[in-house]
Amino acid sequence: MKNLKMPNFLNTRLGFFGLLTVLLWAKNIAAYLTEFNLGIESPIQYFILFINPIATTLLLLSIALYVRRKKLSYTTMMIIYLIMTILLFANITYYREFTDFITINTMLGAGKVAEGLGQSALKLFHPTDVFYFLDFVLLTIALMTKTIKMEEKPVRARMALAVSTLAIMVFSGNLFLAETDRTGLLTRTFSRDYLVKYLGINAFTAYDAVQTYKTTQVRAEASPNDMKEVEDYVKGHYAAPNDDMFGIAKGKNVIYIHLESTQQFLIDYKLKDENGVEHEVMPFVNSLYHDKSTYSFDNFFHQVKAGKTSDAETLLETSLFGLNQGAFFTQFGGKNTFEAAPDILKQTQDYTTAVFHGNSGNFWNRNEVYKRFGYDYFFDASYYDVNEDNSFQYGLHDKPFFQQSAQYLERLQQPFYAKFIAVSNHYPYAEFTNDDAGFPMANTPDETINGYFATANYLDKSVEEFFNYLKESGLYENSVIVLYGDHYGVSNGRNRNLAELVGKSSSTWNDYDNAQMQRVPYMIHIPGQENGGINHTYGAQIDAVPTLLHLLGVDTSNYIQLGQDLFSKDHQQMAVFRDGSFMTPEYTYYGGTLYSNETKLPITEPSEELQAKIDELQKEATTQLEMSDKVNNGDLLRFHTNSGLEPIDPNDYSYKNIKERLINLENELGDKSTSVYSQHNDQSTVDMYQSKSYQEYNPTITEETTNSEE
Ligand code: GP9
Ligand code: MN
Repeated sequence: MKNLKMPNFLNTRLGFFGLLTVLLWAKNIAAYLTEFNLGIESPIQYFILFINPIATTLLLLSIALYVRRKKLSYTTMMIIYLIMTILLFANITYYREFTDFITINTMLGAGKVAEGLGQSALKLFHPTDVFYFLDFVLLTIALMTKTIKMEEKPVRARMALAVSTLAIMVFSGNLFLAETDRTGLLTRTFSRDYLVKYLGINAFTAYDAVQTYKTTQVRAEASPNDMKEVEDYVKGHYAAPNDDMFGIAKGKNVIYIHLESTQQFLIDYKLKDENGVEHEVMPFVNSLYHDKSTYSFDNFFHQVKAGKTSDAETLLETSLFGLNQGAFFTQFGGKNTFEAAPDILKQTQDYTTAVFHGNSGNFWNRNEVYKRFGYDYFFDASYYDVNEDNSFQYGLHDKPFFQQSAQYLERLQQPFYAKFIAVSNHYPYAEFTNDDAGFPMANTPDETINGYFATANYLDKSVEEFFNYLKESGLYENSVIVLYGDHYGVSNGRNRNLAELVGKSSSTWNDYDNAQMQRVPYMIHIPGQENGGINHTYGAQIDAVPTLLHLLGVDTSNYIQLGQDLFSKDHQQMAVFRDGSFMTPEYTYYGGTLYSNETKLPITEPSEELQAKIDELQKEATTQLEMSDKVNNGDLLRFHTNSGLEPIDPNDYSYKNIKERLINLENELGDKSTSVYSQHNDQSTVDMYQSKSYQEYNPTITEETTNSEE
């Protein structure tokens, strides 16, 4: 090596620093292109990906530039270089097995991961991995043999500072671009993929370290005494089940259908097209809504903020709130102890529990959270045939999603609790460009609103097809089907443009109207029941768990649930919003203003009596939220040892090879197997599933459009 002539700049400290920066950047890019699947969708995302390793690499390596002594400076630089390489490589190997990135918590429990991997760990290494470390070895030799000479003269402090500042500026630029492309990246923290995709591995790890530190602090301070306080509140707030309703669905399967971004105003809504012809947006869901076997609610509110879908899941399955900032799933969901509905049903009624969702499993950290909710199985995107034509940025479209789910659903042992998370009716409500196009667009200045009705209509059809399958396969009769809207589809900022479409005027639109728009559908369909109907009681997502569990005949008095059974005679009619606003049959308190529901006007000078009443309601709202935050932030349920539930060990759960495992179970159970597949004499029911495009359902429209195009 001695005879090798290195370019002169490599013999300077800055030159060597430059070389290491470029090499690390190249390794990151290589990993992005060959190892990680980050779902890059646009040129701008490619650009962000391309630049995102630069800032943190510059910043960290620049530490060595402040060290004046020659050997120490070079050693520092090489050590930082090695650490960053190891971090990258560790993520690569981890990703090969788990399709996810390493969190600080994973690092702390690394022993467990390695144990779990056992023999297969070796398989995670590829021969080409040598290249990730070869440069380090060669550079070390080059330095030791003086092939690359170490520069005696230290880098001037001003220069070092300039490099660090440059790094920070690049990072700000990177962050700005990232936020522009994905609003709420840091506040909503959708998934680890997103952070890596937009900010790189180093920044992700740093972010995760800060979050982990924060949560560890709060958890360390929490004590069993805090649990006692919550327990007392929950006992006092408990609403006993209604005798007429308790257990009416005992032993039935539960099928949850998550209606993405569906607001109550879409129920019975008809959209006028440009010729004044009315088109019913959700005819099938409407038919369920009015069905005598459905217990429908028209004053049911969502309670989420930034955590949106995931916080709705938290509310609907744990009867606790999500967070006021960020998403509960990503911040605490992977760590906390829960008393979630699937787990309760599994442990007390022997239910099989499963989630179906056509997006990648680590979105919203679901892979981790579901284990702690007690979900036996999670069919994420990897279980579906997802391609460019049948999917969009949030995953598989609803029609193929429900259809492809049948092959797994038919294998579940009954009774089961299965949740289906639809997604097509998701912002930005883009117009279909295939045969599913055809439902009219609304005509407002806001594209988002215009597309909302067509995607909702698509969702409606998907649900109808799924119901048809449930009936054909025989599952229907033996199931309770719950449909719920997770949150608004049209945000408050857009509501003025929606005003005319809902029979209001945009000029008088105010926060009172915004508050009313937070209603979402909640329907419990119980085939065989005849005394359903539209219930006007005021309630919210937090009430779903006790309501459902009581219908299934489960006593909830031992669990920590903040909601109340909607059918209970003690049910307090109130919906608390995540920001402390609230809604009752008489009053709307929203955006800091109190309104009378009767006059729809602000109450500016409340009587003393009314003020006292409002103060009380406000106190109730804040207490509910405080109790929830206490439990969630402090992970208090770990202290709740008298629930009767066995603690969950997430390591007992795996979401791999589910179908094989279900088939093995069927075989093991033999005659005792209760899956639909077994009930059909080991014949699959997937052929019973019928799915068609909008154009196929509306052939005349197709003709008209083709004619008019000619
Ligand atoms: C994606 C989905 C969307 O998996 O559930 O979440 P959202 O953006 O509605 O919170
Ligand atoms: Mn959602």
